[in-house]
Amino acid sequence: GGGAAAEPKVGLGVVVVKGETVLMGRRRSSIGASTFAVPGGHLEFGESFEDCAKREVKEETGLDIEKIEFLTATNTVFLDEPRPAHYVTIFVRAVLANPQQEAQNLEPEKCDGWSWYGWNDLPKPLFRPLETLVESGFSPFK
Ligand code: 8DG
Ligand code: MG
Ligand code: MG
Repeated sequence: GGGAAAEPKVGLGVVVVKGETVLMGRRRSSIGASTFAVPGGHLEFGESFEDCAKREVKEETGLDIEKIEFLTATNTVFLDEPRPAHYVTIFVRAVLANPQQEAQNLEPEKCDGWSWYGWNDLPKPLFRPLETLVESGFSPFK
């Protein structure tokens, strides 16, 4: 850390859908701290969107996902954060491989915990890229 965020980075957010609900947790990470976001992280060198989605969801929640589909991308410049950053974020949708499986908070230093929320009853405040998506009228259920 400490250096200037000179280049945009690629993030990937996974909208995990169960019935009419999606999985969200309150962030503890420096960017978007205390806002609600979906599981996800940085695309690693050589990785497909699908592999990144599976890996991040497994690392952060212990859940296994399937039927991964590209949704959309956002372009967000975070100038009002402790460290300015610019993210292009790929959003994908997925469902649980086993709907009985429970989400675990496996990175408690990065998230307060995971819960399921209706798209019309999302927790607030949302992480800015998600807020932009929701305000644009986007829905993973359409
Ligand atoms: P990693 O080290 O596990 O790769 O990264 P992470 O610690 O899990 O990173 P992250 O902050 O969860 O995700 C990387 C970036 O992706 C984040 O800083 C900004 C961007 N991003 C969005 N929207 C969302 C979102 O809804 N969820 C997540 N997790 N990241 C998002 O722009
Ligand atoms: Mg993450
Ligand atoms: Mg991660």
